[in-house]
Parts: sequence; C-alpha cells; structure tokens
Amino acid sequence: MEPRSSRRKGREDRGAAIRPKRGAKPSGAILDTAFRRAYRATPHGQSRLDRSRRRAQLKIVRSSATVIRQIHAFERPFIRPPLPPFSRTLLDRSFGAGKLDRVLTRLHRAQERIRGLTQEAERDLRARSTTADFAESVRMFYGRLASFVREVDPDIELARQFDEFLKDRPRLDPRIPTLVVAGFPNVGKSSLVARLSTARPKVADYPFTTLAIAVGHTDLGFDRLQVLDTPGILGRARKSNPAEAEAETAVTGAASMVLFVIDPTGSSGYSVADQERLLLRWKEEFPQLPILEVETKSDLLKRPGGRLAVSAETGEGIETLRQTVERVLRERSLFAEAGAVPSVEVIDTEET
Ligand SMILES: Nc1nc2c(ncn2[C@@H]2O[C@H](COP(=O)(O)OP(=O)(O)OP(=O)(O)O)[C@@H](O)[C@H]2O)c(=O)[nH]1
Ligand SMILES: [Mg+2]
Repeated sequence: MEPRSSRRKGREDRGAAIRPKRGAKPSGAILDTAFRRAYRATPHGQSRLDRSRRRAQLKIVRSSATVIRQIHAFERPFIRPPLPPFSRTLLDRSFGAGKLDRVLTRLHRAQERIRGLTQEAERDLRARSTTADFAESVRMFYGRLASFVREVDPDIELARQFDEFLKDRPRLDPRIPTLVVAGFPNVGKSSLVARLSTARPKVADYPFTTLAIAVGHTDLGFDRLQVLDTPGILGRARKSNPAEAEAETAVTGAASMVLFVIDPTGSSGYSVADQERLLLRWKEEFPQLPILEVETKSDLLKRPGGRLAVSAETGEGIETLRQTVERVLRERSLFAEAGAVPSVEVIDTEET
C-alpha cells in the first residue's frame, strides 16, 4: 500500500495532459512524472530477490502506463467526442490539410510501440536473476522509453496548438443551420450578431476587432439557428491575413446561408464599391449559397435601391431581417427534419 500522500499524487498524474513550462519539451515533464510514479513502487514478495524483481517490474509497468496515459491525453480532445466537421476544416485550413490526422496517427503509433516495448522489457526481466540485472533491465527500458517519447515531442506540441486554437473557436453543431455574418471590416457585423443572437461579441470602431469566429444562437419559430460572427474580409486577390482566411473558411465550410453586411455610410473606412465587388465575386463563386444582402447603419444613412436597411443601433429592420432569414431557410428546407441527422455537407449536395 502506498502512503496516503503518494496515492493522492498518483491521482493527480492521471488527470489532464501535463502542461510543460513555456519553451520546455513536453517529453521532459511526461518522463519526470512517469519516473517519479515508478520510483514510488513498494512491492510485496517472499524474498528480497522476489521483491527486487517485483519492484523492477512495477517500475517498468507504471512508467509505461503513465507515459501512455499522458500521450493519450493529448489526442483525446480530437477523438472524444469526435471533432465536428467544421472544426476539422478550420484546423486543415489554418495548419495545413491532413496535419491533424498525421499527428494523431503518430501519437497512436507511439502508444502502441510503448506497449510492445513494455512487454519486451517484462520478458527480459523474467530471464534475469540478480538484483543488479533487474536494475540494468529497468535502465535499458527507461532509455528506450525516453527516446520513444522524445520522438513524438513535435506531435505533442502540435496537438497542444490545435487544442488551444479550437478552444478559442466555437464547436458548430452540424445538425443546426448556420447563418454566417460576413463582410468588410468595421461595417457592423458583430453589432448585428449581437442583435440577432445570444452572442455578445466585442464591438469597436476599428477594423479587425473580431479576429476569430464566434457563435451565438437564436430561435426561429421552433427551430434553432447558429449565427456566426466572422472577422472582416478585404477580398484582395492574393494576400489574406489569418483572420480573413478564417472568415472565408466559415463562408465556404459552415454557411447554410450568408448575411452579407454592407456599410453604405463610409464610417467603416471602406468604400462601398470595394464591398460591392466582394459581394459580386461571392455570388459568382458560390451560386448555390443563399446570400442575403443588407445595408446597415440605417440610422446614419439610408440609400434607395431595394436592399434591406437595418440598424444595430436602433433595431430598425432587424425583425424583417429575422423573418427573411427564416423564410429563406425554410424555402430551402435547411432546418433539420425531426430525427434526421443532416450535416452541412449533406445540405450542400442537396442544393446541387
Ligand atoms: N450608427 C451606427 N453605428 C454602428 C451600427 N452598427 C455598428 N456600428 C458601429 O460601427 C463600428 C463597428 O462595429 P462592429 O460591430 O464592431 O463592426 P464589425 O464589422 O464587427 O468590425 P470588425 O470585427 O472589426 O470587422 C462600431 O463603432 C459600432 O458601434 C449601426 O447600426 N449604426
Ligand atoms: Mg466584429
């Protein structure tokens, strides 16, 4: 029986993934924990030699189990519950296609290899017969274990980055339609999202206040809608910054419908002509996607032309906007039938 304090410590080790110090390799902290746990092994046995062999075996088994558990903790956020399709798309776009799968495969393989190594070490131990031999067997095992863990340092590091990235992003429910609110920077997208949904994004009078997508929810009749706030998009031919790229990913990867927000007042700092150009391009690029155009800040300026005019400031046009969104979604049957489990992908193919 281990002493009380060490049992408590043991439980801590079983918790979430170890957080190594900034700049330190994860393998260092993982191995420290594993060896510390292994060192605390207090075996039973008939003879001194029995106990010595048993102690060596416990060291091997415990250090191995701790390391496997720790490596697993880094892959767990992407496995259970399974990553929603859009989270995967975001990772692929931001870190490179297929990177997550490669990292997960390597982490998985490392655990398998450590299991094999452990069995081999236990066999080796059984063939030995002196205390010095047992110690030698453990030493060899520790050396190989350490090099296996160090091999996956880059993968653990990446898994951690993926996790941090996704923690700052909403998990979209693929069964619920998503209205992506998009447009140029500083035009009032976040203000509208706040008017339309439960989200309370930061609103400020400068471009790129919103740097990452954020979700709010709202009810339309008996159905639920996800409203996605996005960073501004400048629509330049080549160079898009990571925030713009994320907004584009939302439009192409998550939108059941886009709310394209145009600021006709000039107060955003961007010309109406540039905004119209981006809208036109999207209509051509995504002919299947319902794109609803609104002109916002109607409390400052209202232009003729037939577009829905809204104001996040006064609430003008917001109810009409909600009704229009609901009508379009219903016309296109984008609300889930009860019991059905459609996904955004299914919706896309239905439209073609
Ligand atoms: N008068 C008026 N001002 C508005 C309205 N909507 C937004 N604004 C102002 O416009 C500025 C930008 O608003 P945001 O909602 O942050 O705009 P955004 O498009 O989300 O900006 P980014 O996240 O930087 O792309 C803020 O100063 C808001 O107060 C509106 O309907 N009327
Ligand atoms: Mg914003």
